[in-house]
Amino acid sequence: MLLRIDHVGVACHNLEEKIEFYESVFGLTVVSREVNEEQGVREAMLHVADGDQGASYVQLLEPLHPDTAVGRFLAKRGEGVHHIGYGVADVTEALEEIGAKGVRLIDERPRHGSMGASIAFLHPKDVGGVLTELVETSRR
Ligand code: MC0
Repeated sequence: MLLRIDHVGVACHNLEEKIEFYESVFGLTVVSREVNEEQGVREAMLHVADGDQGASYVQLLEPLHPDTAVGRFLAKRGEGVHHIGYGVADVTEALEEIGAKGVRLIDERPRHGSMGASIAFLHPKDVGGVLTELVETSRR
């Protein structure tokens, strides 16, 4: 069901500073920047690699306000890995299949994600403490 790691989401206080760090230390390049009001984030995707099933990225996330998913995460845990996004062929089908196995779905239906993707989150408490995102993308 999981085709690849689409992205690793990293929570940070200052997006511009963290972009500069990933560019200068790892030589990564920003391929997209977006503000996602629904998710409460300002984010940037940095391209890491291309594979048979599609590309992979580091996604840097800065909260728009303290009272958002990433804002609360930063207050509780500080900067670091926030979630893992896995590529799937069909996010609606994947949600049905995973939900039927008793895993709590944060999103019952796909939502709008970075670079036009359809995304849905699974509850970290049912995935061994890992906030898990399913990503269906047309950018293969
Ligand atoms: C919270 N918890 C996490 C966590 N965030 N565990 C692992 N990874 C995380 N990222 C844990 C807390 O430590 C706490 O456990 C429990 O979950 C409840 O947390 P809370 O402090 O009450 O926090 P809430 O209210 O934010 O709820 C957590 C939840 C929420 C995961 C349900 O953050 C959520 O719905 N996230 C999905 C949406 C999201 O994260 N959007 C931002 C990225 P204890 O044991 O202390 O009770 S948007 C994105 O990435 C898009 C743009 C894209 O990829 O395209």
